[in-house]
Amino acid sequence: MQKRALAIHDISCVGRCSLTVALPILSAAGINTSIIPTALLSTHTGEFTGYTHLDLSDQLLPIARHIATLGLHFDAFYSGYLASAKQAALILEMREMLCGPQTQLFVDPAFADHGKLYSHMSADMPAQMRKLCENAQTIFPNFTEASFLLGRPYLAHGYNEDYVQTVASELAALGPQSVVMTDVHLKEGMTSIAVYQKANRAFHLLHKPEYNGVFHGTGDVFASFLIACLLNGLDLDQSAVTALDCTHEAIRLTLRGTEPLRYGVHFEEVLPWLIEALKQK
Ligand code: PXL
Repeated sequence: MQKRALAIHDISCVGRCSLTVALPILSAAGINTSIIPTALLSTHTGEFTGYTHLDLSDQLLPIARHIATLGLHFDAFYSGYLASAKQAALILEMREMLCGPQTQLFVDPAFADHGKLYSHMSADMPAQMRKLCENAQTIFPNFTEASFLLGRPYLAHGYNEDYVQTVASELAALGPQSVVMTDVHLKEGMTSIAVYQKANRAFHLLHKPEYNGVFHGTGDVFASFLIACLLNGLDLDQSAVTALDCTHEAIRLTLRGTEPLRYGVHFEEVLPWLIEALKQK
């Protein structure tokens, strides 16, 4: 039976992130995907100036209330970028209205990177986003967001695997069963992903050579690939490996092109590969 997901992120009209990434990736993976936009922006907020930003908070509950009357079952409820910290409470209300016991809650906190909050984020976002993470099954913070969520100082480098495992297990102690942490830097020239599962305290690191540059939207691309794999029946470790391969390949293809990096990564060119990988599972 086809799986159904509800993706709740902003629409950035240009710049490959949030819903313009989550929707095509999940759809390509055969997931029937509905959306609820949290905000409407002309571009994402990294490396663009003069963007528009419409907070859609007043639409969230009315949209959710109407969708709730349709009696749909969602296998996944996947939230990302929020227009404001107060939307976190609204997302939890929407979850009450729209999810059953079988619905998996995925949260990509999407509020910070490289040690800093995204522009347009208020200082109370980490505390509010933590409440969402507490209620999720699987969360996808990058290392900056993980540090903010735990009130730990952000370390750009100079930490070891034990430190990463401590951070991942502290995040899991907040509530989620699984933590997938991106943007971990253990070695010069390498980027790593940490996968932690609370039930058996399994902790794995996946490594890739690091490409030079700031790659906007790759957190959204990676989480969307990973959720697409999970909903196709891959386990968390297999899903993380496939999502990392797809994201890394999207970055490689982007660097072959001429488009400025602020327009995001060429994930579209990897979709046929994802579809093949899922067929062979
Ligand atoms: O990819 C994260 C993201 C999502 N949405 C908006 C953003 C960003 C990162 O900058 O600005 C609007």
